[in-house]
Amino acid sequence: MSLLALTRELSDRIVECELTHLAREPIDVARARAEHAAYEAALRALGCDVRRVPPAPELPDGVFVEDTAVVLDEVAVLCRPGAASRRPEVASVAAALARFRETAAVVSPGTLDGGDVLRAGRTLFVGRSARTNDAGIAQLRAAVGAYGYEVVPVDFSGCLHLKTAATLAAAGVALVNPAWVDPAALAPLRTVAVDPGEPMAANALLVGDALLYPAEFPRTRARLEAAGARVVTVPAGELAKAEGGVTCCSVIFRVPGGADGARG
Ligand code: CIR
Repeated sequence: MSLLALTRELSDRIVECELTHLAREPIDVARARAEHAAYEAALRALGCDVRRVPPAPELPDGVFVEDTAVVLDEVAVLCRPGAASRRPEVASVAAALARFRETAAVVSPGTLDGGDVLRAGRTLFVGRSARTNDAGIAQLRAAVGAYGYEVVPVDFSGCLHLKTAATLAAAGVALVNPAWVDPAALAPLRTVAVDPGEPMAANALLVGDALLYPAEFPRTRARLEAAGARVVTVPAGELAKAEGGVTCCSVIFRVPGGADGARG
């Protein structure tokens, strides 16, 4: 088994991205692109085969591919993003995924953003958010239930996606901002809290046994390392102005024998 990571080139139009909880700040596109390149390099260094889906220069948020699909070993669920501007992002990711997985799709009136889906083993914690509604959650449950996955809705507040508030930091352990999500809602996961001075620090990307993590949150990083995590940092401050974190910029899934392990 190896890991394949889908990414997409950053669009110049990222300056027109959707924003929900942040005020618009100028984004240095060259710097954001450099961060994205460093991110892809870090994924490669962690053993991922990084494949870019076709560029979509007309789609401001297209770099945040995580929101377009939830990929499990058995099935890929194509999302219907809550922001209408983001729905055209899905087709190109769907085409890439069809080589590797059976697919199911969330349809109207359902909405689901991949950023709201936190997978821990066979449990999918799904944030109810401005982007993900109950119909979308029900459709996700219908698509994955047959494979033994339990879908657990989670309420949260104060940020865009559930995974802005909580991500998996290690098997059985979530990194959380308890001001935004009640750690008890993620039971039986144990939790590590972000440093209170770093509210945006709960978004980490577990790749194998390493934690890809923004360089901007040293105090939370120290907490993670004290808890035993192997942290690999990448600069992510410019992409953060678009309300994106490290999970957002890839869709990672297991492939037998690498990218050539496509379905027959
Ligand atoms: C949006 O608002 O949709 C984008 N500007 C940011 C999406 C970040 N994605 C994620 O957290 N999974």
